[in-house]
Amino acid sequence: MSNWAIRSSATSYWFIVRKMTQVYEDIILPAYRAHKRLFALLIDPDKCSDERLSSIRNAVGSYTPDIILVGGSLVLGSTSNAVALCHKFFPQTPVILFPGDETQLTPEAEAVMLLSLVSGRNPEYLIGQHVRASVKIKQMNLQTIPTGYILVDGGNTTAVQYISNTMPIPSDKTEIAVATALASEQLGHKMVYLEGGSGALNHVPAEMIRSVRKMINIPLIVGGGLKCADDIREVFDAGADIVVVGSAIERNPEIIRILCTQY
Ligand code: 1GP
Repeated sequence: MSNWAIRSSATSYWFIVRKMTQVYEDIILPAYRAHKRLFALLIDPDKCSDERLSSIRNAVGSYTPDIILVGGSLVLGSTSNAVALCHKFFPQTPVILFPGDETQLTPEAEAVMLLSLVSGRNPEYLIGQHVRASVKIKQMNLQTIPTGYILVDGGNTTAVQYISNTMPIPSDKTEIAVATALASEQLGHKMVYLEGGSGALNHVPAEMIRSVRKMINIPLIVGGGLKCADDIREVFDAGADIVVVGSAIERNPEIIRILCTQY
């Protein structure tokens, strides 16, 4: 068989495996139940190129992120191209859309994190976008993972805060975060995401993560402002099940191997 034929049959094989995988039921939930930590790489479609993904692929060596998230608060370019590049360089890794709005939906991804911005009081991000997206999601045959999205003040104004026009929960108001996360679980969300915002000065405090973890019985994601292996270890030790890193890897792709292997 030629090299091309080997490559294309491997690509088709992983395409079928990805399409048959129920990302929440087959990957996230079993890991949560087994207390296995998952690392998620966040890709901003507007900063995604063949060169960038290739440098991340080279930096990561034999390691593969457990999940790739694709999306952002404001995306001007093509989410579809970004997902295709993620599949090209990380064929075994499921891609979950992490959309700031319904224009970022694309059928090439394996699933979509259906975010409800429960820390805010903007109906657009509690139900408006969801109504606009629902038929599209069904037509695209995308798996949905309903997720309670909780924005926590990270010490600076982040894109998600500005674009969503919502106020984050103050970082010292742990009890508000806990009650919000619990409400989210009671509403039927399958995961809770504690978000400091991309490029946050400070990540979500360990104390808040610990308290939320104790209160809910669904997977807990933490992201925003995680800059080094110590940050990642701290949030995992506090109870995060999935940790998301974007900016630190955008700044320095070489850091991904340390981030991925040192927790
Ligand atoms: C943002 O939580 C993610 O939605 C990742 O944030 O870019 O700061 O890693 P960073």
